Amino acid sequence: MRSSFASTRHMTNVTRSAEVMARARDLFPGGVSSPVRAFRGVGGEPIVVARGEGARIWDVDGNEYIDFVLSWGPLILGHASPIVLDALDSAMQNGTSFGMPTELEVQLGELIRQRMPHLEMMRFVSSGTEATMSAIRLARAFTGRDAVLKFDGCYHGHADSFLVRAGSGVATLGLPDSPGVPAELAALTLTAPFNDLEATTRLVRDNKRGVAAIIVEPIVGNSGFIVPDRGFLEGLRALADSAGALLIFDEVMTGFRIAPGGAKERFGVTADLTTLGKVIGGGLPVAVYGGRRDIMERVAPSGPVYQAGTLSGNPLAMAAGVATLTALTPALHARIEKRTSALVEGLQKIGDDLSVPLTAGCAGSMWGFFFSSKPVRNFTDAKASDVKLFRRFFHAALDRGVYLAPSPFEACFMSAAHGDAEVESALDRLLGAMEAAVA
Ligand code: KE4
Repeated sequence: MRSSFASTRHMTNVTRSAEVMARARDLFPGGVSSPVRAFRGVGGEPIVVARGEGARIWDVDGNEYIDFVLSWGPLILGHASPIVLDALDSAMQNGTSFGMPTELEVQLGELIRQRMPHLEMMRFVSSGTEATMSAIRLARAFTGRDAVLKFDGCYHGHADSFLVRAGSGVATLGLPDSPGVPAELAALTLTAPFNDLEATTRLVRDNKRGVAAIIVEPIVGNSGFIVPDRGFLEGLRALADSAGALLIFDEVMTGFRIAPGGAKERFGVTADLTTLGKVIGGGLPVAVYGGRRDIMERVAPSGPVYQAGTLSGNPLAMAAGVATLTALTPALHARIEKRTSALVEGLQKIGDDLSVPLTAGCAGSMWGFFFSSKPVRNFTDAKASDVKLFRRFFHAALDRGVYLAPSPFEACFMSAAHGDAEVESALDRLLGAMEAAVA
């Protein structure tokens, strides 16, 4: 069975990308504004994007790609969604920022709470890092404890306490843990293997000074795509309760992707605090932390836990978020989920038919795969997958016009703009890429 997609290199040239990157490297560390964009996890030169529309992006040399990164998750309606652009157009006419309360913040907050009632109260910030950093500070204040527990390979942004055996770009770059984080602070971050309730329980029980919070990606997207074992999240809930710790679901990536109501809807487990980002901004900088009212009321100015932000609740970002969540009905969510499953089943079949050890999975509109013959249950398993084959496959896919996450330790996404035609075309191109990668 051979791919019907022309096997000639899809990209006739990437000259302009190379030119722009040469200038960028003179200006920015690694030539990028965020490390994972530098292709260090896959080698070669990053492509420089010129524009996006729906499920596609075009680089500065005019090469077209079906995009499964979608700005690392936010673009659930696709690139340059007319719904989002119209909302931004109207909001812009009234001004771009006020540093004052606006009704748009209330509208987005109400939409979020309608879908996730366990966010009884919340606070908008401008990045996922701000959301998780603030949630941890709040948990430490609420419990009067300093230690926090995270999981190997999970990534919660770049605040000091999280740069301990983290995933995403930290894992991609093989950084042990980032320099610059004081040892005394890093010592307050306990790390356990994902899906290992016994080790987690031991760590919590052995920490005599108590743990302020257990923070987890309910489905991991930053070690690659890894789902929790049955009962794991329920076990964390019970452990947190018995230890007097708060349970924090970092849903910056999973929120509004793994189910319309996030992890609570998918797994039936309620966290004390939840962080969201990406989708709720529709591509503009928005994140939020929220949860139990008795905890959130400790946040300034109603309480003493300080946290602030000049552009928090920015009206343009709020407008994009309101437009995105309003469009993201359960019916649309189900349609995207169905196509995500079709794509992942097709990719698994390609691996099986070519006898390539591959395990692919999805949840809602989030998906991923490892070149591994056994299920990947934690970061150690993920690191043991065939990363070299991943690199060859990534570039073979890129050459055929499919843009996957440029690291084996990331997840991929789908949007409302990825129709049956995009899924079919992507699978045809990925077949050719797999044949080339294993040749
Ligand atoms: P930001 O500070 O990048 O907005 O969010 C941090 C964050 C927090 N929690 C989770 C579960 C996340 O996935 C992220 C950020 N995700 C990465 C991709 N794995 C963003 C891409 C990047 O670092 O450039």
